[in-house]
Amino acid sequence: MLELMRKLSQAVISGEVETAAQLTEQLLAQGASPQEIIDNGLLPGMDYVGAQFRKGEMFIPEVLLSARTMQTAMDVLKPRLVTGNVPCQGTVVIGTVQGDLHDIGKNLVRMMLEAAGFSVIDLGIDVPAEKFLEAVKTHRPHILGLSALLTTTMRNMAAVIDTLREAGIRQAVKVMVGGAPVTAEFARSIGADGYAPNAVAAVDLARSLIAS
Ligand code: B1M
Repeated sequence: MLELMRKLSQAVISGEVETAAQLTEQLLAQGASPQEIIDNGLLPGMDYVGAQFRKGEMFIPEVLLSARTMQTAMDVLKPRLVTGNVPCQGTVVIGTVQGDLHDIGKNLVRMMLEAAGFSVIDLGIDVPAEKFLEAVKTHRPHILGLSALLTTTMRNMAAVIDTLREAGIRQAVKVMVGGAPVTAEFARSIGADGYAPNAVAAVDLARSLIAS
């Protein structure tokens, strides 16, 4: 199984979409859990891509292909994650903030929330503060989830919270934030209700925000 995980990481790195989907199926057939496949196959591949990108040894078209490969593998895992038998735990509106096109992490958080029984409305990427406000007014979710992957866009999370405050509905929804550059301290500084470092922690946080 270890060898298949290694091959899956390699498929993500080289952007082999079909191979990654097949390896994911094979791993599932051998009894690996979706979480093990994400943690030991997909994420190590994506981490390597990030490191190479930073060093200037991989470029945007290659990173995009790796992202597509990871997304395809995640699509294979999705039916295994979403059980459908869990009673609804609450509603979450989620999106990647304005100026930011990264959505792999946000999609993973969405999938894990859905698997845990949350009803999730996904606004997608590059979402302006006004669109988040509109969605909160329309769907009245328990939680608003904001994702950002760039140091330049994480400040747009603060803009969303300010927009909710100005509209007088900040107290109507719990705001949780996450994404690689985001920290618990940053979350506190912008007045968010919680921060999660990863998708599993996001589910725990969503549960505790609803219970609070
Ligand atoms: Co970009 N990118 N990228 N990129 N990219 C990063 C983020 C970067 C760290 C790469 C690097 O330099 N090493 C860097 C940011 C530097 C910084 O700001 N400090 C960077 C840059 C600079 C850029 C561009 C500016 C490059 C350019 O154009 N010159 C550009 C910006 C475009 C834009 O957004 N406006 C850009 C573009 C892209 C692509 C489009 C090519 C592609 C995105 C494709 C897509 O998402 N569909 C891409 C990718 C893939 C990456 C890396 C390689 C991988 C990100 C990823 O998907 N990780 C990334 C390097 C890296 O992070 N290693 C990088 C896997 C994912 C599962 O993890 O997203 O962290 P992550 O999500 C985690 C947690 O953070 C958390 O849970 C998730 C699951 O565990 N989480 C939440 C996320 N959201 C959450 C929300 C929550 C709770 C938890 O509550 C609501």
